[in-house]
Amino acid sequence: MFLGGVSLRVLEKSEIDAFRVDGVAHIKKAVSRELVQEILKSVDRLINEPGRFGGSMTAPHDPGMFFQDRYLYTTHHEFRRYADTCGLAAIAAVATGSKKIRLYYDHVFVKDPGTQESFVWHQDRPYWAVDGTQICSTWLALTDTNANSSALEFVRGSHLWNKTFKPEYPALEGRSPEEVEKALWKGVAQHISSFEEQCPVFEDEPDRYEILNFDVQAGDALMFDFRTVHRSGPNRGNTRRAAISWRWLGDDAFWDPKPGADPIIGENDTILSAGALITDDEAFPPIYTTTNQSKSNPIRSSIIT
Ligand SMILES: O=C(O)CCC(=O)C(=O)O
Repeated sequence: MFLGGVSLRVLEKSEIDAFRVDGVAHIKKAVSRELVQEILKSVDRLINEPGRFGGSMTAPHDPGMFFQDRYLYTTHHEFRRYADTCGLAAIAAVATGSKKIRLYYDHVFVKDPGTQESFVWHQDRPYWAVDGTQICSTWLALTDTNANSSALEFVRGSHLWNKTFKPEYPALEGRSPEEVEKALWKGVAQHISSFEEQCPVFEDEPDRYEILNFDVQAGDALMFDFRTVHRSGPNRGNTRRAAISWRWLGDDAFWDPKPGADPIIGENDTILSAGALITDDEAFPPIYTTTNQSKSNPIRSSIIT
């Protein structure tokens, strides 16, 4: 159901349970096909004219194309509108038990057929300058996809292990700390070395770890905790795979500006001090707030008001 341009999707109890127990929930038909088509057009424009954090990561003679871009809502008005109207902030509020949801950033991922690049097993937590327990992403499929064509895979329940694995940058494997910092940003090499444990090869231990993957259709979302281990493989399918992830911050999210974290929002970009709850509306815009009226059905009524 769509009202006032905002997508209305009431979360089922089974979806909330999956998010809380498994660390990931498949939200079918999370947004309309019309909105998906609109976002896809913006993604096409972005590929031709990437933002300051965007570009293809595939070498010129390698097959396919792995394009990503992020923090788009600050520079492209339509991406701010997508965050406001997709309805996924309301869903994140219910799933994380938050009254207010703020946007950290948005992130577009495209893999053309034949693309070999993968995202290795990782959690988002060690890459980000925020922390807490009510933080999640909604990865919206803009094309139909499955694990063969690079849909995300997850390690079930890994958000509850109380563990944060070393962040990995496979393309920079074997490079010196100086080279890594030159290619990325200052502080990152030291940040990486401050973690002891690397992500295991989960698929090698099927008795111990359960890997969840989903066949998703354009308009479905995968909502996952920022501590849940996930990855995406090569695109072995015949069609483009495109998605946009919104990173949502709930009530207990706090500013954690560790040196070496993603610099999209740095210490000079926010009034917050380290450890403060996220209250800076400029740097972290509130997208959804629960109203009193919405207690009985937080999604429907608060979006209507
Ligand atoms: O879409 C992808 O390939 C990776 C997405 C991802 O890792 C994320 O949204 O956190």
